[in-house]
Amino acid sequence: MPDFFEFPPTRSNRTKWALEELGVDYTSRMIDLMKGEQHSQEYKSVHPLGIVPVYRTDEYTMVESVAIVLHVLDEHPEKGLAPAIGSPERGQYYQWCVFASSELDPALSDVMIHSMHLPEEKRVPEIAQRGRERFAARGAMLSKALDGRNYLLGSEFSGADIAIGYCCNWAAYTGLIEDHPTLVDYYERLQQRPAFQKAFAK
Ligand SMILES: N[C@@H](CCC(=O)N[C@@H](CS)C(=O)NCC(=O)O)C(=O)O
Repeated sequence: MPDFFEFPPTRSNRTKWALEELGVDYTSRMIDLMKGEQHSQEYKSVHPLGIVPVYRTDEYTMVESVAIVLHVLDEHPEKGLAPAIGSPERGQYYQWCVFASSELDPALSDVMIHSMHLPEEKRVPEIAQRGRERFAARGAMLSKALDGRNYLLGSEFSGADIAIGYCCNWAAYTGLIEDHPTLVDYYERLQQRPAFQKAFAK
């Protein structure tokens, strides 16, 4: 059975949601980031950067939450959560998955770290503000893409909604989603999914 190194509700939840959608059995290995377990030599031998998630099977070990989502969905084509390779939909699917980790995650992280997590004296308000502005522009772009459709690729839920949906959860936590009513509706829809509820259960 694969090992899944996680610490809810961090980016490991993005991967966990995909595993729950697929119904894959895995052994949860909690790495308590609050206690600093990510810095142990033992965990650094699993992920040299000391971050979660890591997904380890008998055949391979993978890091990067979005990359793991893409890969595990491809391992289960029968679930229909990833469009066919080479199709126009696959292009859109890659686009939104990469957009999640390269455009949305950094903006959200800057806001969270510099307005919520760091002790006040260590926060840099300009970094938080820049993150807010970057999220606002990207949220507007996403809202336009979702206008008139239930999911990013149209009427069918896909892995792109997992990658981006995790950012919606993060945007809700940081209070950034409220300025984007289309994203609020979309996130409501995603939260109805049993796999989302399992992944994000307290
Ligand atoms: N790009 C990576 C980022 C992973 C990452 O930064 N994880 C954070 C939690 S969201 C972490 O483990 N941080 C531990 C630390 O900074 O000590 C991914 O998407 O998997």
